[in-house]
Amino acid sequence: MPIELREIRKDFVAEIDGIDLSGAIDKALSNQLRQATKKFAVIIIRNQDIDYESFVRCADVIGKAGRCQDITNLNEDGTIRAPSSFEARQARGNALWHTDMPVLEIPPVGAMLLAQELPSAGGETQLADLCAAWSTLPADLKRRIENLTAVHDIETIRRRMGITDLEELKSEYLPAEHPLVCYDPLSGKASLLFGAHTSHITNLPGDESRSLLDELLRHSTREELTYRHSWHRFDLLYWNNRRTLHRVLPYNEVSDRRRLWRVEVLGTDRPSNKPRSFWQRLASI
Ligand SMILES: O=C(O)CCC(=O)C(=O)O
Repeated sequence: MPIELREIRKDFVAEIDGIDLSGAIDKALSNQLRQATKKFAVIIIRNQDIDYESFVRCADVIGKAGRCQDITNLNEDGTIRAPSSFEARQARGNALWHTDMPVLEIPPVGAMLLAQELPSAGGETQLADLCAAWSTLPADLKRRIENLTAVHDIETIRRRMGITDLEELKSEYLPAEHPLVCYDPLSGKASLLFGAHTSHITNLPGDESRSLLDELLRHSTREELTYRHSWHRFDLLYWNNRRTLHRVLPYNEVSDRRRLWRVEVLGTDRPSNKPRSFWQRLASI
């Protein structure tokens, strides 16, 4: 049976109704979900009161499930963690506009969250459409940036979060360099690759690099290019990590509980500024 797909934001966000992702996902449903991820960067599927294994299996529909973790302000024993703890300070990086793990040579192509516990107010997830950001840039700016590369670094996001006392974590990941304009492997569209991990644009003087990154962020996160997801329990939210920025909005971390399951979808190719060939596109249908 064809899935019911409601477009919420044109070519960016859709909601799928009337499906149940518990247990095995049959071939027909997998195919339809995969097709949906080629058109939409963000997909919402509500009312998925499913077990953890079924949730992780959803990532295998799009690619291969990668890192699994909880996004939460809770300790393992279920108590609310101290705002000064390392975990709480680290989690605050999610409040900065970012793409997931651009410090890897092959960053994930996507991620999914499934809401388990939610705060009484705030804690929405906001996402920005980087294909629309690229396509609405002025032509002279497009020409200026189309062959640039940028360097992404864990140290950069940690510094922005005010974490300066974690010398021992310094070499966990090496910096990675990627084209600033990349083609999204799922939709085939041109997109931008930058965010809170981006330390600088290669070969530009520091102040020019900073002001270009600030300009791209202002342009990409204008209200009309973003979607704000207000959570309900058991909402499943998927995003394409190669064509979005995202962040969590503030909530009361001291009094309210927030816990979402999270799974990444592994990438298979390095971000590339070459459009995919006809044959590559055909092979992924
Ligand atoms: O907690 C959220 O809403 C966003 C989580 C996030 O930024 C991430 O999983 O990378």
